[in-house]
Amino acid sequence: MGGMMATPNTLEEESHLYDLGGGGFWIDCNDIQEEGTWECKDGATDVDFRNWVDGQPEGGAAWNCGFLWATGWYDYPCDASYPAVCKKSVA
Ligand SMILES: [Ca+2]
Repeated sequence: MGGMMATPNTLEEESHLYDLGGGGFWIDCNDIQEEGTWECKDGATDVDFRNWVDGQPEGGAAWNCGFLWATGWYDYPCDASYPAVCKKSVA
């Protein structure tokens, strides 16, 4: 079992994850360590892909977690209650 919280690496993967999620969900991105510097992980791997919606992220120091909704990413308060999508290797 197990699995890692997923962050899309491409628009195609993002679309696929969004379809699986059936609505908005957390991605493994945050700027908790340094406000404005977003670190995104896909499992243990750093993700350089970003797909912020125009005007996002907008929440400043209070909103530090990445959320995927429809066509892009938003920042939201990390203590908000939303699902996440996890993926695991089948190898
Ligand atoms: Ca922030």
